[in-house]
Amino acid sequence: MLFSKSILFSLLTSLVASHSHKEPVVDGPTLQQLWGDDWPFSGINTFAHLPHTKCLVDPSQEYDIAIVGVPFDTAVSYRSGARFGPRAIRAAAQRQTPNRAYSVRSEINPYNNWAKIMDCGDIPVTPMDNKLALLQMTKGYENILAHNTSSGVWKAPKIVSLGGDHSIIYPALKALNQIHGPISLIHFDAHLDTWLPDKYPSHWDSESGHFTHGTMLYLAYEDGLLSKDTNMHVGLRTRLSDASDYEDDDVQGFQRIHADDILEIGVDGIITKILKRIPKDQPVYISVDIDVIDPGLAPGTGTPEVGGFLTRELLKIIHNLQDLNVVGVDIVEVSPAFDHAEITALAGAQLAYEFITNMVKKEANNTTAGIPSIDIASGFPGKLLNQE
Ligand SMILES: [Mn+2]
Repeated sequence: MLFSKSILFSLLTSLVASHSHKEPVVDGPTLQQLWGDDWPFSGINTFAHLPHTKCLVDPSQEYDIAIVGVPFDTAVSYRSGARFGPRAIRAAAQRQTPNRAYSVRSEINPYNNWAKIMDCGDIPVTPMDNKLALLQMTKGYENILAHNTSSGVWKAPKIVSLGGDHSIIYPALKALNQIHGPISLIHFDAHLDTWLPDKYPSHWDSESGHFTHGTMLYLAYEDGLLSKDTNMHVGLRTRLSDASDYEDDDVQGFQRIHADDILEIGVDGIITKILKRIPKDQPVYISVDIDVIDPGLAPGTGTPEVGGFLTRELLKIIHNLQDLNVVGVDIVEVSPAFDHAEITALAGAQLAYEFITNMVKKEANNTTAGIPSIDIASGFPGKLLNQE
């Protein structure tokens, strides 16, 4: 006989126990302790292994920061493919785990601090009809922002969008404007994106064709979504239609920092210029078109332009914007079909981490909201440290 009676008995009782969802051993490890801790390479790809819910179908969910994918790429002028950006960035974010996310730069672990951070999944946007897509994205953002915050620290959740082509900023600004009023924009990009729709060379015109990833900032300006004269481009190096493109850009209230400027004034000079222009209490949106980084370090994008920033330089600039009143951010134009070894998606994932760290750090000393992130997808509660 292979099993003794007592071994068979204990096997049966443990089976019964598991069927009735009781802990198998008193004083032993909990199931959470046994199985709750994912490796970076195990588990479903939520951003940084953070908890996931389809926020759009469950208005009762509360969170302080919403990570939301917007897989839309049918408003581009060159290579499409950024609809696969959110899944690529989430995959590249797997090495970020909530129990090992301490930032040496900011001296906090943003995932185990006071803020509840939720991966809200994607806004399912049609690739067939851009007019409908714009409506879907606008409603999607409105709904994401309508959730209660967990902590009450902010009047509305902050959003971290994973694009998608750059046009997704327009519905995001529409939704944010309803809560915050006119918003200052810090726009990291090789391109202007304030182009008037008729600057695209075509005899054929249509209203829905005005909504593109190069004209959406003009549309936002026309709608009065942006604040006057406190907007910035950072990292420009694109060819223009002609010099009048910059005159149009001036009218829309943008100051321009070119990629070349980093050679003249350095990273610190760029930070100083941004902080000088953007009032501290003003609601700010920060948008990163991944093509602001040099294509050598971010090849996976739709409209690459040589001669851009190093990823390290961009991260340093972003880190120093932590005192601003940032109400939302995006990382757009990550297009994994053109990527190599996840270089671009990794940059996108790290940028999202830096933005989230800034948001949490800004309030870390001002809130008594405590540490609600105990229900993170991985990590032993016993391992959580107060790392403020
Ligand atoms: Mn862009």
